[in-house]
Amino acid sequence: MAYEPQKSDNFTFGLWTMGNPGRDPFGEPVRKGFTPVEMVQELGKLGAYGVNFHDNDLVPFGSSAAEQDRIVAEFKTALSDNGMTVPMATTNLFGHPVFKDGAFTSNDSRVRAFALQKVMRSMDLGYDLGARVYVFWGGREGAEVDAGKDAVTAIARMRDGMNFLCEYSKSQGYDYKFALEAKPNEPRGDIYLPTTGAMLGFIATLAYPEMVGVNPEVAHETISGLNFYHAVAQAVDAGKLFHVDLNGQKVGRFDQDLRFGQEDAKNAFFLVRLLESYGFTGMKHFDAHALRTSDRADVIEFAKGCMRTYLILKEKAKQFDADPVVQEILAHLNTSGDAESDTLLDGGFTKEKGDALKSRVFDVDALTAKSLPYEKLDQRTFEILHGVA
Ligand code: GCO
Ligand code: MN
Ligand code: MN
Repeated sequence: MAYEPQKSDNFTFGLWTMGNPGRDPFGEPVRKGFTPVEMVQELGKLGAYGVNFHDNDLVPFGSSAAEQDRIVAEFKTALSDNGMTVPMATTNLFGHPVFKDGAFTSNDSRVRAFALQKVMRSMDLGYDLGARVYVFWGGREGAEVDAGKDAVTAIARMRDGMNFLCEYSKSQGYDYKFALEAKPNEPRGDIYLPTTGAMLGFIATLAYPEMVGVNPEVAHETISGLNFYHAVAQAVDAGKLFHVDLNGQKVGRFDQDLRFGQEDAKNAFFLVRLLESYGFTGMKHFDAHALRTSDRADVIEFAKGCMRTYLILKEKAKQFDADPVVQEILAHLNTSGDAESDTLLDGGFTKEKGDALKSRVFDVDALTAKSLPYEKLDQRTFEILHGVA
């Protein structure tokens, strides 16, 4: 059947996504969330590749070693019975009250040390279950009152934490890749390193930058009104797109975590086209949850919808690239220029080229007069996306 997810699509969900019982800051849970084992069963049937988890999604905070062993054994059985894997793991460094003023960036060295201990243990658990990507989302690494925390110190503490954990990973012989996930706010008033671009700048300052990349999320750039497609493009250019969190979000709202493609289908389309055309081989992780109005049957529809939308947009990207009208416009837009300019620009600066360029005479009016039929192109894009073309 068309748009049926395959293992090769690398679609994953977090245990916290379908596990979400529909609680929000204003109201109690409205449904029974899917348990880890139920999620593995349901998603296995739907054709997903795997599930990801925070340590405490699987093993509740404060569990004994014996309880952890029992839970992990049951979970491993469910994974193998349902042909599912765990490609990514992460740590909950935001839920417990001890992290109310940050984990790696807490002013209290005991809290920072406890956070590192929690991550090391969680890395062990994730690795044992097969995870090779480890995500860091610092939900509480921020502030409402800048008077209370020095932001330069906070970034330095974040760096110390990441360097420590890179060393830990190496010392254990783990081949983890770390993926840093930026978010501008929520739950903190402001979260440090708020964008994917900020994370990329930070990574360059780490002791082992080659181990560390990013996990951009649709909702996180979109909350601030930024263009997510551009954010991912920068990560691709840097060779740092290790993982991606797909969902839907309206600009300027609270963190909605909507079904992938629910809002701004055009941006989702250019995102999918980017991932496909640049051969992204990582996990496409749906970090979303069903609406609070959904019952359990509708949660399944939500999960199916995320994957189906991706596959529809993938097909639309093929149609777009093969479309004769699009091709003609793109050829017009991209094939201008002349041999003299190409020679000057290719291969970078030389003294001779610099001299030649400085004395060159340009016909600026002719350059300005070139037509740019973006109206036509964007309308054609709209029609392709809406099944009219
Ligand atoms: C959010 C974040 C989280 C992270 C998760 C994995 O806005 O709550 O997106 O869902 O992705 O903690 O690190
Ligand atoms: Mn999010
Ligand atoms: Mn996320």
